[in-house]
Amino acid sequence: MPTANHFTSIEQMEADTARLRETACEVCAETYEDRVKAQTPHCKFGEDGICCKNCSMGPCRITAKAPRGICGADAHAIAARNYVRSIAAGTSSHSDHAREILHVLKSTKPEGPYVVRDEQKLIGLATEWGVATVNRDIYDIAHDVADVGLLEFGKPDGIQLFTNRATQERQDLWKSEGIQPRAIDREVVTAMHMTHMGNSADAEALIRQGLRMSLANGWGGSMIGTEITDILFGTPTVHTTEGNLGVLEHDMVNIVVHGHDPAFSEMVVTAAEDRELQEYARSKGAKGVNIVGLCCTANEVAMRHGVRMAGNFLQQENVILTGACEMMCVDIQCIFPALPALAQCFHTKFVTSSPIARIPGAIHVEFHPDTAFEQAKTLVRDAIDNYQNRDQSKLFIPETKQVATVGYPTEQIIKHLDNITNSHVDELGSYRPAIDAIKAGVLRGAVAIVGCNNPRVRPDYSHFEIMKELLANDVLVVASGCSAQMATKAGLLNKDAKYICGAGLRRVCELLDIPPILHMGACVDISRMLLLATGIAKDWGVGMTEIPVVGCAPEWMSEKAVSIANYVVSSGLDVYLGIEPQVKGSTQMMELITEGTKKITGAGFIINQDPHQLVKNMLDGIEAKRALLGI
Ligand code: BF8
Ligand code: SF4
Repeated sequence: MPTANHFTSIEQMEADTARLRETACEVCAETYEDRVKAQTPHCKFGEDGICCKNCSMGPCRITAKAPRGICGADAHAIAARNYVRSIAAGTSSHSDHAREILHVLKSTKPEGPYVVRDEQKLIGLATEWGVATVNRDIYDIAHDVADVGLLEFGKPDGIQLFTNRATQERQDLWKSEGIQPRAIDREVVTAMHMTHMGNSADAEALIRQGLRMSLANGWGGSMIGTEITDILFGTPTVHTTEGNLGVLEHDMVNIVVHGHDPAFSEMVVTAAEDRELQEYARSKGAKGVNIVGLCCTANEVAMRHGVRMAGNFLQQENVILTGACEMMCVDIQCIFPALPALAQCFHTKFVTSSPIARIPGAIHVEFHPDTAFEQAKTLVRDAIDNYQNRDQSKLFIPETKQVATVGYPTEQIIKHLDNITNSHVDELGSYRPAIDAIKAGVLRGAVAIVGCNNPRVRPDYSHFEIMKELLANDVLVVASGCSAQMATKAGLLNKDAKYICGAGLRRVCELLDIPPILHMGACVDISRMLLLATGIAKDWGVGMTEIPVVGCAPEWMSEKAVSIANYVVSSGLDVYLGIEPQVKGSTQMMELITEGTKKITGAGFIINQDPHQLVKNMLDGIEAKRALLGI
């Protein structure tokens, strides 16, 4: 029987990193660990969220001696304004990503390079959005759907169309609480307006706008991004792949795709499959071209092509430090500005592709939908030409890697559930089998573990500990983003991970033939998790706050994560955080994000930096919900 020895320990991952840092030392390069040291201790005012520079009378910092800024704003106003600005940045990031994808949908044509891959999903969405489908060319439908999607950003009236998908109870609550999300851009602009000098100083009013804006992300931008990406590149299906630095190859041209927008990476992946280019690689002495992913781009291409994953957020420098990376192609978000300088210590070509993420020292190749495939082919050829420039004296590829089964969007989960309900045709397409397992106590509940890794704590450790403990306690885990990649690196997405589960969860994994942690995609795909929880609540016939399902972000760091955590809370699910939001300097804000939102949405944050305590909090929360349901 496989044991914990089959997993890759945090110590092993740390040993790999330590070895790669020796290379960094040899080439006189710094890494994030050096910069953490240089930045420690962090500014206390920033940590507590009580520094304001929203006007040039400041910056103002709140102390016992100076409890108000020059305009009179107190700690609560300042912390709330800073917090809402984080949600605005996070909402903008996911949503602007979605807007780009909609423009790609608008560029689709039968001859490519971008085509419609999931026609069924397109027709479904067109029908949902009132776009005519009968006797129409699929591309005319696609372009009209893109136009409706683009209007979600700036329409003068109405609320986000996807809010219709929520439970009736949520829709009613959002309306009665005045937090129904209007046009995405409007919610962000309103938030920036509210936080301008001389506007809102009321923390609760600001929090309410934060909730409303976050809903424009979860049930707007992110959900649009996910749906349109599926239409363009196919709804993900189950793939077996591998993850961690060991997926880099000694004898192949290694190209790393990093970022979030699959419009770019899809083209690079497709170009690398080109027979001529593979042949060209062989003519240069390599065995072929090896594409691997980093961060959320890795999740996207793993779920659709089985492309292997080199790692998560804090691994991005390690990939270059192997000395085996011929090219790193990045698009948007979570890309260290440190990378071009690091790449210059090696032969690695570092390529940016989006006007949204320009970094000094990078080779900038701006991607355009019409020429995307040709541009991708040129990049792959450049990477092949670069293979001969590898410096063998700097080469070290850790062997560590694990097999992972990925690709569980809601459609795939339903398919697995359908497989065991063959005898009950009336139950096909529902979450009833999963609900029955929860009711019977075979499963205690489910936790969505999401988000980044973060040097404020021991990187990846909290994810690992929390996942293992939840599995042992018969709690099914769904994961996305860098959390899913942590599970990949550890070996927890391997079907054999069932052996560390409690007896109930193990039985469910065997019956459904799934790993105990279901990989649901990138962070933008947390919208899939919203639909999963909504589907469970609807099929159960209860409200979102009642189901024993919660969210957890043990090591979050980005503003996107702040927006996500808020839309999950707005959707009625408690969120367990391992990193404190930067509002500690305001007692009112601490109360608002933990207890205050409960009065508005029925859910809030539970914060605990100790992963074992956080698991205990989660299990208590899940059991309390079960008790209220009488199960
Ligand atoms: O959007 S989990 S470090 S890669 S922010 Fe970034 Fe965090 Fe990773 Fe994807 Ni999400
Ligand atoms: Fe200071 Fe008020 Fe200006 Fe902020 S808005 S910097 S608290 S004067």
